[in-house]
Amino acid sequence: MNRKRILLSALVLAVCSILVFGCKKSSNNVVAPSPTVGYIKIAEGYAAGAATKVEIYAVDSAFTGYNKLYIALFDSVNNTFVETAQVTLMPNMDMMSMSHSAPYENPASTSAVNKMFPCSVCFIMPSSGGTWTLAVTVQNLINSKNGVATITINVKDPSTARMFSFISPIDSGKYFVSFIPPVKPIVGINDFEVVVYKKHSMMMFPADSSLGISFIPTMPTMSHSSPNNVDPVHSGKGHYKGKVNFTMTGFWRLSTTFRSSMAVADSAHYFDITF
Ligand SMILES: [Cu+2]
Repeated sequence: MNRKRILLSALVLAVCSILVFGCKKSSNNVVAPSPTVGYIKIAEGYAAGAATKVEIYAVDSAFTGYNKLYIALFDSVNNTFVETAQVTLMPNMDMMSMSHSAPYENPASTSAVNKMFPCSVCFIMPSSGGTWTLAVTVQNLINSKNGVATITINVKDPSTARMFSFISPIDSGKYFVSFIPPVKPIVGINDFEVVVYKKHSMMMFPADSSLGISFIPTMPTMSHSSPNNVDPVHSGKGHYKGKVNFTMTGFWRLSTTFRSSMAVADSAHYFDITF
């Protein structure tokens, strides 16, 4: 009887300590949200030589225009994030009779930002015209191995155009202009950002900083504009940043004019935004 009591007390003590220990552990180890929360995985592949899995994330599925991408690398042995790596991109579209590349921005650093490598590709046409692949070269600085993952990306035209191209009558150059809409448009002053690339060859589309940009926002269905807009100026790597004043919600059209040393290079295009 006494022996049973001692055993029972020991058992109760053990259960209690497990409960307390368990409680303590869960309250101390607050699980951080996964860095991929809020993004969708648009494609994945495997950089064999680097023993690294490559996953490509974005806030939306891939579309014709400037796509901000986030590359997550995983060590294929222990499945942990690889946060130190040299990552370089090479987009390619196979159109049967020919192939071409697209403008892109490699990750700026060999250190991941919140476990992922931010970069971008400006897909200049949808996958209906051919097959897009993104070659992601990984120099894994943790295991010192190199490899390439060649990943197929499905690119669709967005419901509202986010990119246009024009051929400048001044230098006969072909320019690709992408709109980076404000993440959350508001009534009032918003950032207005476009990115400009100039085609040098089928494989080279460097950033362009040579243009002067002006624009007029209007509400086409209401025949009015807005005051206090700021024309975008070049801020680096082909990105031009200005301000647009949306004085009310609804359908806005941003009509753009591009100048090359004062002469008009294009004034036929616009970007639409509805919020
Ligand atoms: Cu193409």
